[in-house]
Amino acid sequence: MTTEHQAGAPSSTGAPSSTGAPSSTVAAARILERCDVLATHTSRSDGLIERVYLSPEHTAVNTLTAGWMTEAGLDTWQDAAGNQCARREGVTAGLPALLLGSHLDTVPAAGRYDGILGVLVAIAVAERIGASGTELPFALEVVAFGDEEGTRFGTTLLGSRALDGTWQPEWLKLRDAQGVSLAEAFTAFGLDPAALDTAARRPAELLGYLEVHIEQAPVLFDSHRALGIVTSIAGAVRRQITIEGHAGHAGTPWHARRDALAGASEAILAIETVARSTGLIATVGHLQVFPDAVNVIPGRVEFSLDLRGEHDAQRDAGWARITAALGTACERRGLTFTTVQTHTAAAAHCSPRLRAAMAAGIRCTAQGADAPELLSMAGHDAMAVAAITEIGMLFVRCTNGVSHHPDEAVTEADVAAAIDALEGAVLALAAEYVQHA
Ligand code: HGY
Ligand code: MN
Ligand code: MN
Repeated sequence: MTTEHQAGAPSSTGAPSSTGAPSSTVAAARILERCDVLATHTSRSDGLIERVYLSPEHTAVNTLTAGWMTEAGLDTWQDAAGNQCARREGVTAGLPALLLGSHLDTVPAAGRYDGILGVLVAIAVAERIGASGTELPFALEVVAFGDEEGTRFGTTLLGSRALDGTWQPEWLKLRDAQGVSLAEAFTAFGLDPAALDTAARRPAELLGYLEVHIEQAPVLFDSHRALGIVTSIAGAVRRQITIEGHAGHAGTPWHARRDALAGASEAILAIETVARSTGLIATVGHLQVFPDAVNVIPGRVEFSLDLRGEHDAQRDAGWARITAALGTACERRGLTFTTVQTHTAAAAHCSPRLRAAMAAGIRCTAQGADAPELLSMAGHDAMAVAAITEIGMLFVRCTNGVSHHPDEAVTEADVAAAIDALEGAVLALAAEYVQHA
């Protein structure tokens, strides 16, 4: 299959493209090296990766990323929320910007490409377009968000929600596992919580947001394709569920027991049954037992629920059925339950215009016109940025679809294809912009 390359279009063959920039294969190799460097900035001493918002590790990777952004010929700044930002002006100064980016924070025991790959591909594309001497009809910005995962404070997308202007002041009272408030963490990081609103961007400043991200599922891997176009990102809601029984002696006879852990176990399986039957994805990722002793009946269990669905109404209807299932499981056992919502993010739909641009970008790669379209059950910063501008996402195959795990892996060839595709998407948008100017 031959792939038409427009003049200035990226080349993924490994030879230097007509633009004079290093080939995307060379750029891909450098990105993988940079992923390895960023992976060394972890708070853990067991060799695993964990890098949370407003931490010393966050400072370190912002500094490194700012250096690479500068090398790429971009002007850099850190915004009031700790996001690392960069910009190159278009044909004239002050034009609205096309925003590229992803995030630099991680989950505990993470892989080294979730978020990070998208930031580094964006920098590489900005560098290649600059090196080609192409003057875009818009500014080009790159943003490395500081908190997509929510690992430290429990509610996610803090960096991108500062940028989209939907930051909630009460979030500053959130506390991490050490009892440090978000406001205190801001101050320790060198930021002023009172200045947070200056991170917010106005819709008129942006033309759109494009994010490259590993797929974090096996669809591309199983179908032997490198790249895919995201149609929409599932809406998520997170809740903290507490089941109360009565702690007691492990020798207590059956009729007298009110075992919160037995009730939670039945409830969690009921959650899975409801989610499977309603097209949702439910995850209980965290559970604590009290008093947590081998010879004491658990009196209280606290566990997290992460519930996702392609449509918010579908997800919320599923939650109503889960609530009923929790009640049934508890009633039979003389238990009670309470739930607190800790996070919610509406489903976000990628715009036809930016999906078409991503398809044009994929046509610049060996994959050509074969661009599968995928729903993302994983959440992304694009969900937040969708509040103020159109979003588009490009998925990159990851080995066996594994993510949020040290085995997370990508290939250099797929990263090169992602660079070519994102560059092609930006150039396609530039051509469209000029045509309709
Ligand atoms: O949870 C997610 O889907 C994302 O990785 N934060
Ligand atoms: Mn993630
Ligand atoms: Mn991510």
